[in-house]
Amino acid sequence: MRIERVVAHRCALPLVRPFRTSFGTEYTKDVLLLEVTTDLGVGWGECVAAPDPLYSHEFNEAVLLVWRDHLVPRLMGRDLGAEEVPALLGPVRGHPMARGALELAVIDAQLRASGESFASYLGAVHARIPCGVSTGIPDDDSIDTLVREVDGYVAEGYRRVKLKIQPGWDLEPVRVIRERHPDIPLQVDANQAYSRRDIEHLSGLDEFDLILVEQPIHEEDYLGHRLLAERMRTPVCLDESVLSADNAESLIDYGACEIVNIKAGRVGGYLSARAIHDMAVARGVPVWCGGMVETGIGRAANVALAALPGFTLPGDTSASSRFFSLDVTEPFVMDAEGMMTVPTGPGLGVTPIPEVLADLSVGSDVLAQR
Ligand code: OSB
Ligand code: MG
Repeated sequence: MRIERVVAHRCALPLVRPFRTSFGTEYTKDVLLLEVTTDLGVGWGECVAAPDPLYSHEFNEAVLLVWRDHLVPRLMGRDLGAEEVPALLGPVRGHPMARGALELAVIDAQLRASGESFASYLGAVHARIPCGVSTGIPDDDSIDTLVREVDGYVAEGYRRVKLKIQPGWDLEPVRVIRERHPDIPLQVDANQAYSRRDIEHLSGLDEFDLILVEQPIHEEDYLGHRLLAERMRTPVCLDESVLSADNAESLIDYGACEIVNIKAGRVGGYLSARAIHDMAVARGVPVWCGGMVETGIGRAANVALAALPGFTLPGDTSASSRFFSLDVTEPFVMDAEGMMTVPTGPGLGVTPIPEVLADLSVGSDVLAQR
């Protein structure tokens, strides 16, 4: 397969409600979709970076530059298979979200040409996956607002609810949601908002029967997470700290990580994500599929990943409607049982709808052309 042209589409999707975390609030989803044209046909990828470097160091303008000057040139002008992409991009340090999106587009092009689905390619074993939902911190800091939002998700059929927490917004909102929904599988995510000094405070979450607490402390503080894991009954799950299969294995063996949130973008792509899954399965460590407010392109890929056998906990794999009234692809829908069907068509199985893409696009950049 030869890559002939690479185009980045800058899109802006209005969110159905603001999404607030301990590191910031998003009012729109400003996303880079990557279109790779090869001699076999087109493939699509989605980059999970945001406009600002608040979740991780990556951000959209830097991704465009890294694609154009450092990653895409390594793939142009040669005959390649998708499995060669990680090695070809390997000499470039860092920038996992940029490389992951490029790898996805190349895999998609190859699979669309061969007729195989992305789920089958990854080794998926399920035709449907359970849907979890991530709720932000309400803009008005009101527990009533959170209650209305969570009640709505539970009524829709979501199988698991994740609450974002931060200092000053933790035990009380979690207590209220747990009392209203005694049986709903519930977990919390702090996006690094706490420190080692908060271990006793965080242990107060133990009484709420949570599935896990996600990334409570700074991503580089492995000892802090280990001390917390020793103190807390609730399992400690890592998101931002997990960057590769070797690093995930280190975190697990060190005792800092009892459950892994696998996000392909954060770990450099779906092949790396699958390697983390395989390592975790071998160790008996549960994994689940994280989300980054993906459009239908990234959502299709996540849903396929979440259908691998080791994904034993519901992921942040919500319906498109959780975030968007209009998605770039046909929307992903949750059924009445809180499940979602894994796409079976060639490649990702969905493609941007040209008129919608044109509507949502705020510009595009030709990164390479032969
Ligand atoms: O930490 O899991 C996170 C969204 C953007 C950035 C970071 C995170 C999130 C989520 C997932 O919580 C939201 C979703 O895609 O469902
Ligand atoms: Mg997280």
